[in-house]
Amino acid sequence: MYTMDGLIKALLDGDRNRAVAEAAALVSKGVSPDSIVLNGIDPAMNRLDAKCTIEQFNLLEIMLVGRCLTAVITEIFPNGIASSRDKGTVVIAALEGDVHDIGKNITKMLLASKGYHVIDCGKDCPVEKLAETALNEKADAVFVSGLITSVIPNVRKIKSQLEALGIGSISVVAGGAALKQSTPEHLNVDFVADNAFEGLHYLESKAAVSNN
Ligand code: B12
Repeated sequence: MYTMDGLIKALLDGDRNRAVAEAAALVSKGVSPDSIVLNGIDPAMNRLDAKCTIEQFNLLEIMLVGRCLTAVITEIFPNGIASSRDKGTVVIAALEGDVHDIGKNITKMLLASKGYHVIDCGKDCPVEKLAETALNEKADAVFVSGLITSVIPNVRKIKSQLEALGIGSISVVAGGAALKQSTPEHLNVDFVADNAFEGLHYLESKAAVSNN
Protein backbone atom coordinates (compact mmCIF):
# COMPACT_ATOMS: atom_id res chain seq x y z
CA MET A 1 0.00 0.00 0.00
CA TYR A 2 1.19 3.53 -0.65
CA THR A 3 -0.08 7.06 -0.33
CA MET A 4 0.78 10.21 -2.26
CA ASP A 5 0.28 12.40 0.84
CA GLY A 6 3.99 12.65 1.64
CA LEU A 7 4.86 13.72 -1.91
CA ILE A 8 2.02 16.23 -2.05
CA LYS A 9 3.06 17.78 1.27
CA ALA A 10 6.76 17.93 0.31
CA LEU A 11 5.86 19.60 -3.01
CA LEU A 12 3.66 22.17 -1.32
CA ASP A 13 6.37 22.83 1.28
CA GLY A 14 8.80 23.49 -1.59
CA ASP A 15 11.21 20.96 -0.03
CA ARG A 16 13.15 19.60 -2.99
CA ASN A 17 15.16 16.87 -1.21
CA ARG A 18 12.11 15.50 0.57
CA ALA A 19 9.97 15.62 -2.59
CA VAL A 20 12.60 13.75 -4.60
CA ALA A 21 12.98 11.17 -1.80
CA GLU A 22 9.19 10.68 -1.64
CA ALA A 23 9.03 10.26 -5.45
CA ALA A 24 11.94 7.79 -5.41
CA ALA A 25 10.23 5.78 -2.64
CA LEU A 26 7.02 5.59 -4.69
CA VAL A 27 8.92 4.45 -7.79
CA SER A 28 10.72 1.76 -5.73
CA LYS A 29 7.30 0.49 -4.57
CA GLY A 30 6.35 0.02 -8.23
CA VAL A 31 4.14 3.11 -8.60
CA SER A 32 4.18 4.24 -12.26
CA PRO A 33 5.36 7.74 -13.25
CA ASP A 34 1.93 8.26 -14.85
CA SER A 35 0.22 7.62 -11.54
CA ILE A 36 2.63 9.94 -9.70
CA VAL A 37 1.76 12.76 -12.14
CA LEU A 38 -2.01 12.18 -12.02
CA ASN A 39 -2.41 11.39 -8.31
CA GLY A 40 0.48 13.33 -6.78
CA ILE A 41 1.65 16.26 -8.89
CA ASP A 42 -1.71 17.33 -10.38
CA PRO A 43 -3.58 17.39 -7.02
CA ALA A 44 -0.67 19.29 -5.39
CA MET A 45 -0.85 21.90 -8.15
CA ASN A 46 -4.61 22.19 -7.80
CA ARG A 47 -4.13 22.99 -4.13
CA LEU A 48 -1.42 25.53 -4.95
CA ASP A 49 -3.70 27.07 -7.54
CA ALA A 50 -6.50 27.50 -4.99
CA LYS A 51 -4.03 29.16 -2.62
CA CYS A 52 -2.26 31.39 -5.15
CA THR A 53 -4.90 33.70 -6.51
CA ILE A 54 -3.96 36.78 -8.56
CA GLU A 55 -4.47 38.84 -5.38
CA GLN A 56 -2.38 36.51 -3.19
CA PHE A 57 0.54 35.49 -5.37
CA ASN A 58 3.61 34.47 -3.36
CA LEU A 59 6.32 34.38 -6.01
CA LEU A 60 9.02 32.85 -3.76
CA GLU A 61 6.74 30.03 -2.63
CA ILE A 62 5.74 29.27 -6.21
CA MET A 63 9.31 29.31 -7.45
CA LEU A 64 10.33 26.85 -4.72
CA VAL A 65 7.47 24.55 -5.71
CA GLY A 66 8.50 24.92 -9.38
CA ARG A 67 12.08 23.92 -8.54
CA CYS A 68 10.78 20.92 -6.60
CA LEU A 69 8.53 19.83 -9.46
CA THR A 70 11.36 19.97 -11.97
CA ALA A 71 13.53 17.75 -9.73
CA VAL A 72 10.66 15.28 -9.18
CA ILE A 73 9.96 15.05 -12.93
CA THR A 74 13.62 14.29 -13.63
CA GLU A 75 13.49 11.61 -10.90
CA ILE A 76 10.40 9.82 -12.23
CA PHE A 77 11.23 10.07 -15.96
CA PRO A 78 14.97 9.26 -15.92
CA ASN A 79 14.93 8.07 -19.55
CA GLY A 80 12.51 10.70 -20.73
CA ILE A 81 14.93 12.59 -22.93
CA ALA A 82 16.32 9.58 -24.78
CA SER A 83 13.62 9.43 -27.42
CA SER A 84 13.41 7.75 -30.80
CA ARG A 85 11.42 8.65 -33.91
CA ASP A 86 9.55 5.35 -33.82
CA LYS A 87 6.15 6.79 -33.12
CA GLY A 88 6.58 10.19 -34.78
CA THR A 89 7.86 13.69 -34.12
CA VAL A 90 6.19 16.30 -31.91
CA VAL A 91 7.24 19.94 -31.60
CA ILE A 92 6.28 21.48 -28.24
CA ALA A 93 6.43 25.03 -26.84
CA ALA A 94 4.96 27.62 -24.53
CA LEU A 95 4.31 30.66 -26.70
CA GLU A 96 5.61 34.22 -26.56
CA GLY A 97 4.33 35.93 -23.39
CA ASP A 98 4.23 32.72 -21.33
CA VAL A 99 7.19 31.70 -19.19
CA HIS A 100 5.49 28.74 -17.46
CA ASP A 101 7.18 25.53 -18.56
CA ILE A 102 6.68 22.87 -15.88
CA GLY A 103 3.58 21.31 -17.48
CA LYS A 104 5.25 21.52 -20.90
CA ASN A 105 8.27 19.67 -19.52
CA ILE A 106 6.10 16.94 -17.98
CA THR A 107 4.29 16.50 -21.30
CA LYS A 108 7.62 16.36 -23.14
CA MET A 109 9.00 13.71 -20.77
CA LEU A 110 5.82 11.65 -21.03
CA LEU A 111 5.79 11.68 -24.85
CA ALA A 112 9.51 10.90 -25.02
CA SER A 113 9.13 8.04 -22.55
CA LYS A 114 6.39 6.60 -24.78
CA GLY A 115 8.60 6.59 -27.91
CA TYR A 116 7.96 9.98 -29.56
CA HIS A 117 10.76 12.20 -30.76
CA VAL A 118 10.10 15.54 -29.05
CA ILE A 119 11.62 18.85 -30.16
CA ASP A 120 11.29 21.45 -27.41
CA CYS A 121 11.12 25.08 -28.60
CA GLY A 122 11.12 26.19 -24.97
CA LYS A 123 9.03 28.91 -23.35
CA ASP A 124 8.27 32.44 -24.57
CA CYS A 125 8.56 31.03 -28.11
CA PRO A 126 7.39 33.12 -31.12
CA VAL A 127 4.67 31.38 -33.20
CA GLU A 128 6.85 31.78 -36.32
CA LYS A 129 9.71 29.84 -34.71
CA LEU A 130 7.34 27.05 -33.64
CA ALA A 131 5.94 26.70 -37.18
CA GLU A 132 9.38 26.80 -38.83
CA THR A 133 10.63 24.10 -36.46
CA ALA A 134 7.61 21.94 -37.31
CA LEU A 135 8.46 22.35 -41.01
CA ASN A 136 12.19 21.66 -40.63
CA GLU A 137 11.66 18.66 -38.36
CA LYS A 138 8.83 17.20 -40.50
CA ALA A 139 6.68 17.11 -37.36
CA ASP A 140 3.56 14.97 -37.07
CA ALA A 141 2.05 17.22 -34.41
CA VAL A 142 2.49 20.55 -32.66
CA PHE A 143 1.85 20.71 -28.90
CA VAL A 144 1.28 24.08 -27.25
CA SER A 145 1.21 24.65 -23.50
CA GLY A 146 -0.53 27.76 -22.13
CA LEU A 147 -0.80 28.79 -18.48
CA ILE A 148 -1.65 32.44 -18.87
CA THR A 149 -4.81 33.57 -20.66
CA SER A 150 -3.13 36.50 -22.44
CA VAL A 151 -1.31 33.96 -24.64
CA ILE A 152 -4.57 32.77 -26.31
CA PRO A 153 -4.33 35.20 -29.30
CA ASN A 154 -0.93 33.67 -30.10
CA VAL A 155 -2.33 30.14 -29.86
CA ARG A 156 -5.04 31.08 -32.36
CA LYS A 157 -2.33 32.06 -34.90
CA ILE A 158 -0.58 28.64 -34.99
CA LYS A 159 -2.78 27.09 -37.69
CA SER A 160 -2.40 30.01 -40.09
CA GLN A 161 1.39 30.01 -39.61
CA LEU A 162 1.49 26.29 -40.41
CA GLU A 163 -0.77 26.82 -43.43
CA ALA A 164 1.51 29.61 -44.69
CA LEU A 165 4.38 27.08 -44.68
CA GLY A 166 2.29 24.45 -46.50
CA ILE A 167 1.95 22.15 -43.46
CA GLY A 168 -1.57 23.07 -42.37
CA SER A 169 -2.60 19.43 -42.00
CA ILE A 170 -0.37 18.86 -38.95
CA SER A 171 -2.40 18.28 -35.77
CA VAL A 172 -2.26 21.06 -33.21
CA VAL A 173 -2.92 20.06 -29.60
CA ALA A 174 -3.36 22.56 -26.76
CA GLY A 175 -3.02 21.97 -23.01
CA GLY A 176 -2.14 23.69 -19.74
CA ALA A 177 -4.32 25.41 -17.16
CA ALA A 178 -5.25 28.47 -19.28
CA LEU A 179 -6.07 26.52 -22.45
CA LYS A 180 -7.78 23.41 -21.14
CA GLN A 181 -10.86 25.40 -20.13
CA SER A 182 -11.35 26.46 -23.74
CA THR A 183 -12.68 24.71 -26.85
CA PRO A 184 -10.76 23.65 -29.98
CA GLU A 185 -12.93 26.09 -32.00
CA HIS A 186 -12.08 29.04 -29.77
CA LEU A 187 -8.35 28.23 -29.79
CA ASN A 188 -8.32 27.25 -33.48
CA VAL A 189 -6.61 23.92 -32.71
CA ASP A 190 -7.52 20.27 -33.35
CA PHE A 191 -7.70 19.07 -29.77
CA VAL A 192 -7.65 20.46 -26.24
CA ALA A 193 -6.19 18.08 -23.63
CA ASP A 194 -7.15 18.13 -19.98
CA ASN A 195 -3.79 16.65 -19.03
CA ALA A 196 -0.60 15.26 -20.58
CA PHE A 197 -2.07 11.76 -20.89
CA GLU A 198 -5.03 12.97 -22.93
CA GLY A 199 -2.57 14.56 -25.37
CA LEU A 200 -0.71 11.26 -25.64
CA HIS A 201 -3.94 9.30 -26.17
CA TYR A 202 -5.01 11.74 -28.89
CA LEU A 203 -1.72 11.14 -30.76
CA GLU A 204 -2.12 7.39 -30.37
CA SER A 205 -5.69 7.48 -31.66
CA LYS A 206 -4.58 9.53 -34.73
CA ALA A 207 -1.86 6.96 -35.44
CA ALA A 208 -4.38 4.12 -35.11
CA VAL A 209 -6.64 5.79 -37.69
CA SER A 210 -3.81 6.44 -40.18
CA ASN A 211 -2.56 2.83 -39.84
CA ASN A 212 -5.96 1.43 -40.86
C1 B12 B 1 4.52 27.75 -11.01
C2 B12 B 1 3.80 29.01 -11.46
C3 B12 B 1 4.58 30.09 -11.87
C4 B12 B 1 6.11 30.03 -11.96
C5 B12 B 1 6.47 29.30 -13.28
C6 B12 B 1 7.74 28.47 -13.16
C7 B12 B 1 7.94 27.63 -14.38
N1 B12 B 1 9.21 27.37 -14.68
O1 B12 B 1 7.02 27.20 -15.06
C8 B12 B 1 6.50 31.54 -11.99
C9 B12 B 1 6.79 32.00 -10.58
C10 B12 B 1 7.69 31.93 -12.87
C11 B12 B 1 5.19 32.18 -12.45
C12 B12 B 1 5.13 33.43 -12.97
C13 B12 B 1 3.93 34.08 -13.28
N2 B12 B 1 2.68 33.61 -13.14
CO1 B12 B 1 2.32 31.79 -12.64
N3 B12 B 1 1.72 30.12 -11.85
C14 B12 B 1 2.36 29.09 -11.46
C15 B12 B 1 1.35 28.05 -10.89
C16 B12 B 1 1.28 28.18 -9.37
C17 B12 B 1 1.60 26.61 -11.23
C18 B12 B 1 1.76 26.34 -12.74
C19 B12 B 1 2.31 24.95 -12.89
O2 B12 B 1 3.49 24.74 -13.13
N4 B12 B 1 1.46 23.95 -12.67
C20 B12 B 1 1.89 22.54 -12.67
C21 B12 B 1 1.79 21.94 -14.05
C22 B12 B 1 2.25 20.48 -13.92
O3 B12 B 1 0.43 22.00 -14.44
P1 B12 B 1 0.04 22.33 -15.96
O4 B12 B 1 0.95 23.30 -16.56
O5 B12 B 1 -1.43 22.58 -16.00
O6 B12 B 1 0.39 20.94 -16.69
C23 B12 B 1 -0.36 19.73 -16.61
C24 B12 B 1 -1.39 19.64 -17.70
O7 B12 B 1 -2.12 20.85 -17.89
C25 B12 B 1 -0.59 19.19 -18.89
N5 B12 B 1 -0.14 20.15 -19.88
C26 B12 B 1 0.48 21.33 -19.71
N6 B12 B 1 0.74 21.86 -20.90
C27 B12 B 1 0.31 21.00 -21.85
C28 B12 B 1 0.34 21.06 -23.24
C29 B12 B 1 -0.19 20.00 -23.98
C30 B12 B 1 -0.20 20.05 -25.46
C31 B12 B 1 -0.78 18.89 -23.31
C32 B12 B 1 -1.34 17.75 -24.08
C33 B12 B 1 -0.81 18.85 -21.92
C34 B12 B 1 -0.26 19.90 -21.21
O8 B12 B 1 0.55 18.53 -18.37
C35 B12 B 1 0.63 18.64 -16.97
C36 B12 B 1 0.38 17.27 -16.35
O9 B12 B 1 -0.85 16.74 -16.75
C37 B12 B 1 0.02 28.55 -11.57
C38 B12 B 1 -1.27 28.13 -10.90
C39 B12 B 1 -1.84 26.88 -11.64
N7 B12 B 1 -2.24 25.87 -10.94
O10 B12 B 1 -1.89 26.86 -12.85
C40 B12 B 1 0.28 30.06 -11.66
C41 B12 B 1 -0.42 30.85 -12.76
C42 B12 B 1 -0.43 30.09 -14.06
N8 B12 B 1 0.44 32.08 -12.90
C43 B12 B 1 -0.23 33.13 -13.07
C44 B12 B 1 0.34 34.44 -13.20
C45 B12 B 1 -0.65 35.61 -13.23
C46 B12 B 1 1.74 34.61 -13.28
C47 B12 B 1 2.50 35.94 -13.44
C48 B12 B 1 1.90 36.92 -14.45
C49 B12 B 1 2.62 36.56 -12.03
C50 B12 B 1 3.21 37.92 -11.92
N9 B12 B 1 2.39 38.82 -11.42
O11 B12 B 1 4.35 38.12 -12.27
C51 B12 B 1 3.92 35.48 -13.81
C52 B12 B 1 4.17 35.57 -15.27
C53 B12 B 1 4.41 34.97 -16.24
C54 B12 B 1 4.39 34.94 -17.70
N10 B12 B 1 4.54 36.05 -18.44
O12 B12 B 1 4.26 33.86 -18.18
C55 B12 B 1 -1.74 32.88 -13.11
C56 B12 B 1 -2.30 32.96 -14.54
C57 B12 B 1 -3.66 33.63 -14.55
C58 B12 B 1 -4.28 33.57 -15.90
N11 B12 B 1 -5.31 32.78 -16.02
O13 B12 B 1 -3.85 34.19 -16.83
C59 B12 B 1 -1.85 31.48 -12.41
C60 B12 B 1 -3.04 30.61 -12.87
C61 B12 B 1 -1.94 31.75 -10.87
C62 B12 B 1 -3.25 32.36 -10.46
N12 B12 B 1 -4.17 31.57 -9.89
O14 B12 B 1 -3.44 33.54 -10.63
N13 B12 B 1 4.16 31.36 -12.27
